[in-house]
Amino acid sequence: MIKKIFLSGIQPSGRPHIGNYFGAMKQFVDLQNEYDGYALIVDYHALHSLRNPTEMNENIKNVLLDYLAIGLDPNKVTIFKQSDVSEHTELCWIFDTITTMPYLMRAHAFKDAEQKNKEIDVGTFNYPVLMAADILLYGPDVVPVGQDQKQHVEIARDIAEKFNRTYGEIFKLPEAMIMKQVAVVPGTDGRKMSKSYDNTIPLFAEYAEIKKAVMSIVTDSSGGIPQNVFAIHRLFRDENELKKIYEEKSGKYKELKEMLTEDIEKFIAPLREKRKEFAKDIPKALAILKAGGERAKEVASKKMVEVREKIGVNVY
Ligand code: AQP
Repeated sequence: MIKKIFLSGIQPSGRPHIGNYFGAMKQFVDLQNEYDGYALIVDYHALHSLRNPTEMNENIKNVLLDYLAIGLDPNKVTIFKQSDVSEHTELCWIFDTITTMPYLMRAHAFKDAEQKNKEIDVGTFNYPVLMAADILLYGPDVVPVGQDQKQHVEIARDIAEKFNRTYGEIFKLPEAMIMKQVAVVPGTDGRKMSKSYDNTIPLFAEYAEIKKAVMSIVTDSSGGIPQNVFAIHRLFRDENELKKIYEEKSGKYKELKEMLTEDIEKFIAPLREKRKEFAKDIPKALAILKAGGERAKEVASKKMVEVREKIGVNVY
């Protein structure tokens, strides 16, 4: 029986947070028994925000340990980094030639950067096209992501359709898989939890760090219930049970935050311990990453043979 395929990725642009975990990474683990999986470390994507080679190097290893610690099984999921499979950037170029500038100018990431008057590099502008290549090379059925990536998966579908229309059917159209309850996990300031907003609770935080982050949650209340605290707390406890507790402890923000700290600690502590175990043998973890890259390369290079055939550059 042919298994369905899932594919998704994480940028090695800093420490993953609980938003990354509940919004996307948890789904990788949940899917791995029924699907063939690809879990990418999208290092070339991270280049647009990270230009420190030492940090990049460390971050790649860190995301690898994170993947292993959350329970991804390398026998079921191909864990690899984008830069190990040059077919991604090759296909990106081919897609560039069928994608228009006005179309990409409608992408949220570009519009945000433009609104903030940021100097936009070509890589940032082109980010959705490289992501389309990342996805389409492997023919996934689903792409588990948070809400912020929905548009990028739609762009990948559009690009696949345009290629198929122009040169003939070879790309499968992927579906974004977004879990409604966790589509946008809020950060400590109530905005989307995001590395660049500095409002995160890191996924592998130590107790003191969890406590500090929780205590810093902005307590906007309605009827004595601190909404931002509740919105994070519901990730760790049954919502109905929580509602009762929050009503009983209405107005007691400190107590509620202490309870949230303990609940997060209970959840994170075993993951943190597992991660420490994997961190004891970095060469072993790196061997998994390298083997994953080789496996992915095999799949991607076969797809590129088809692509080159379709566009007519294969003359031998
Ligand atoms: N707050 C969130 N809620 C739900 N899902 C989220 N994701 C990110 N933040 C949330 C999902 O996590 C996956 C990996 O994301 P990424 O590594 O590409 O990083 P990102 O989306 O860029 O995350 P950040 O923290 O917001 O990073 P910066 O600040 O660098 O842009 C994706 O599936 C994403 O949807």
